Amino acid sequence: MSFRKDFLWGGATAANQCEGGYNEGGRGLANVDLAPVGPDRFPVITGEKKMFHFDEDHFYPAQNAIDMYHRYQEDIALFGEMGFKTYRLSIAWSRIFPLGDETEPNEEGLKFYEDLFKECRKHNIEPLVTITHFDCPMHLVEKYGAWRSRELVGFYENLCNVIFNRYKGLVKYWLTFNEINMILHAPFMGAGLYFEEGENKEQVKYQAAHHELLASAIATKIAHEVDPENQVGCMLAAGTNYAYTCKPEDVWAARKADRENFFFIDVQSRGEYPAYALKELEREGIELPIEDGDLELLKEHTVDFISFSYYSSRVQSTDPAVNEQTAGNIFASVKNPYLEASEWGWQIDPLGLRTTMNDLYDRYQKPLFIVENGLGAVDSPDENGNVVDDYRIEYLAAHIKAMKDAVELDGVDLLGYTTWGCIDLVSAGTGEMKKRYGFIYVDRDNEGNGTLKRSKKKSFDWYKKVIATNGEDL
Ligand code: P53
Repeated sequence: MSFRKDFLWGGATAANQCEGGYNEGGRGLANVDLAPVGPDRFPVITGEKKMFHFDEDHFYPAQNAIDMYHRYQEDIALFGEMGFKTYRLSIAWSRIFPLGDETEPNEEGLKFYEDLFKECRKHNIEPLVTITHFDCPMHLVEKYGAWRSRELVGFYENLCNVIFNRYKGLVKYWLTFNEINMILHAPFMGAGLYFEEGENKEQVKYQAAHHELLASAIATKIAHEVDPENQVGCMLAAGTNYAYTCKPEDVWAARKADRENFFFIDVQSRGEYPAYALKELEREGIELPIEDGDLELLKEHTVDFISFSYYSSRVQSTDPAVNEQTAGNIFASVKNPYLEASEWGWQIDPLGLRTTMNDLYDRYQKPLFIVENGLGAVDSPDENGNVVDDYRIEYLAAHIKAMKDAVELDGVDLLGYTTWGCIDLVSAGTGEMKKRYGFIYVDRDNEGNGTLKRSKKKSFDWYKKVIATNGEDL
């Protein structure tokens, strides 16, 4: 026996990548709605290009996505058929507070998620809810500059108060911020941040990070007060950094790159800003906007578990001659000559998952939860319309095997595993539909054409068997 009896097998999605219905049910506009497909996506999500309104020259895939807003019953029934124990989804902030700074929530938005959670329960699926998965109401972006402003902490607190009370008894697993370290790599997508000319970007990012960390601690506090059953996790875009060689400078570079990410989790899990970060920020002239009482809040309200996404390991080198980069990834990394890569250049490294799990467990000594993992690939239905995705099965089987080793051989405490994009959805990095992760195929293309019909891929029955045998039969 390796995985716990109550191991939470399942899949994961995010509101803006699957719901659509961007202007329905009283929903307000959000930053994530405004990221187009195509060459302008990268400058928009990194905050370099301001795009605060839709224009005719671009296609915005989040507007309708895979229309889960209208089809969630069918989709959750399919998850139930696969035997999901959990379904990770996110709440669209602007469905609950369309502008973000209102005092009264939008009942239609609240009701939508209540119905959705009840639908999960009907299929014995435990919802795992990300409070913010890259989304921020545009009104908060335009009026306050999003997370650079401390006022966002209060608006987020309102959101948490409302949802924790409303969904008490329906939801008990919560994640505060999806991939909180994404603020450093894609600041507009990650935290609604864009930059004015001449602005000190690092100052803005770390200022916003302090506000998010504070908001996360406050959320944890409220969650525990409202219902002691609530379990709150942080969420890291993980993936251990390897040194390209054993040259001490390369090793140090890898350590530094890891710390850039650990920084967030160190605060959320250990309750303190780590010494290395305080020193570095001081050297760089960056000031954290810490006010009276902040440090106590961070210290007292640490998370119950550590969740993370894992797609790949990363490599660091200090040798300018070693400059071949991995393609198509927001996280720049040197290419690892020992690894194969996906069609989007993401390197495939199952053992890296075991290493990452051990790194996190050694450091935090709290239960882990893998909330994203998977292979983005082009799926071509055959003449009968079937997708035979053996490559996906192979990827997932190898990663589940590695995670099993971490549990069985290394003693890591793991709560569950949710694969990313269990139903095909819009890619966060590229905006494409073509980059598919699902067990369920959705008929829709990059330009938004298609019937939106759902169909099972080969991996559907495979994953069903994995869950039924608690990971024994891969
Ligand atoms: P896509 C980059 C690196 C690591 C995780 O990504 C990332 C990204 C963004 O590209 O994001 C997470 O869709 C994120 C999901 C996202 C998923 O990884 O670019 O939490 O929203 O869809 C996969 O292939």
